Amino acid sequence: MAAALKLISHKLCPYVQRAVIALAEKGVPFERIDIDLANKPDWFLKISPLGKVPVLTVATDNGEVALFESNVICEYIEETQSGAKLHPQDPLARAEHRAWMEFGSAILSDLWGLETAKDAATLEAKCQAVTAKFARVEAALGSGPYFVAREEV
Ligand SMILES: N[C@@H](CCC(=O)N[C@@H](CS)C(=O)NCC(=O)O)C(=O)O
Repeated sequence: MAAALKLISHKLCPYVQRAVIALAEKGVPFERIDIDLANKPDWFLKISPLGKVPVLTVATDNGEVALFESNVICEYIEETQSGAKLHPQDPLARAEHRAWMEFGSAILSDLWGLETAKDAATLEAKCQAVTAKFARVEAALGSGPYFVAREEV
């Protein structure tokens, strides 16, 4: 039988890892399909409007639905799957979580700029941007190590 959830992935993509971590934390079975982003298959381009991974396909009575954008996929997993809750129950704390998820996306974008910098000035600028963003994360974490203690979730 085909898997109810398929995660279209790339082995190096950190956005894919978000979805994988959410699925793994909740113990949800899924099929992972890694594609070559340098040679995107036609079937992938049909279901991925932005041409990016991850895409989560969900089997329904009316066929497969394809979800794109890692944060959206994580929210869907949180809302539909049993297992450990990853968001806090309090709406304000949950909204804060979502805001930091967006901030995480900005960090990943800066990291990509850092890894692919073609000159020293760009490298230095991206280095400073990443350092500043991690300082914000550390400040928000306080004594940490998590944004929310397990018993508060
Ligand atoms: N905002 C997207 C970013 C996903 C993303 O940038 N994925 C990269 C791989 S890590 C990708 O598929 N790049 C292919 C391309 O841009 O052509 C998300 O959170 O899912």
